[in-house]
Amino acid sequence: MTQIPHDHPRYKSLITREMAVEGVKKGITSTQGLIAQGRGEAFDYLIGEYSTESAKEAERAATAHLLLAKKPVISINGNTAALVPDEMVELSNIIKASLEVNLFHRSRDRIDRIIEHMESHGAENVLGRKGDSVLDLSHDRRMVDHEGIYSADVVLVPLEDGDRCEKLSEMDKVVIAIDLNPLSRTSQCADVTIVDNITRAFENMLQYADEMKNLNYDKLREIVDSYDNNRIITLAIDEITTWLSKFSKESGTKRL
Ligand code: PTJ
Repeated sequence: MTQIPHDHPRYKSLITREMAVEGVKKGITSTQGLIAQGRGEAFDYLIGEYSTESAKEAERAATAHLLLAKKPVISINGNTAALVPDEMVELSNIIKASLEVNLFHRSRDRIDRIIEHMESHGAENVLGRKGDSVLDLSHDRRMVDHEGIYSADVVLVPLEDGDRCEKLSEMDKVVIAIDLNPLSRTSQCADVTIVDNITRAFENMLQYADEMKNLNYDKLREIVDSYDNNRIITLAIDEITTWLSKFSKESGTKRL
């Protein structure tokens, strides 16, 4: 891993990039995953590289959904395994969710490596090897475990590519997406759209889960019922516009 000095102004972003590269070297992250990470970085730059109000509101509602769920599942791909393995394990323990590996660039070898990697971070019973049920999709993300994503009521899908999100919604599941691009198909079709970097999103959701884990059903229901995802997506886009226009007015005087 390239040594990034702690005082580098873009330390966090550069370390995250290094983690994705390490993921590729370990055979966890796909090479395409690096392109996805680059796309995410570009959107994060436009957002201002912080958790906006809309992101925090979505993260709070997502946590409430996960705490209310009877069968929540966190879907893992090559990028999330490289970037937030500890956080996924910790969140799954608090909300009592299953972890399931579900890959776009699926191979038996990558599934095994990701499961072993997650186990080395403390995960137990990671699903995804069976692939004994299918979603109505033409690519490999269709293969899911019956006891996991297929029968889940709430699914957290970080860094998606759109059509699985649509299929899960059609199956009446609550879909929570984490995607820095508010315009993506995933963002547009999810029930809760978190426009934030997964590194910050998991950090925030862990904090919310800790604060909210003892709330009763009615309180959690109130949070979920008062949440409006269309408003949040609109707000997320407005926040980017506001940030950009502020930046353009100060052009030449400020650099991230
Ligand atoms: O591991 P696999 O085989 O399942 O493949 C995973 C990738 C991510 C390669 C695959 O799902 C893919 O190609 O995804 P897309 O279509 O590139 O979409 C990824 C989305 O995630 C894009 O909209 C990016 O902006 C967004 N994104 C990238 N990095 C981050 C991110 N969102 C949040 N946090 C990030 N760090």
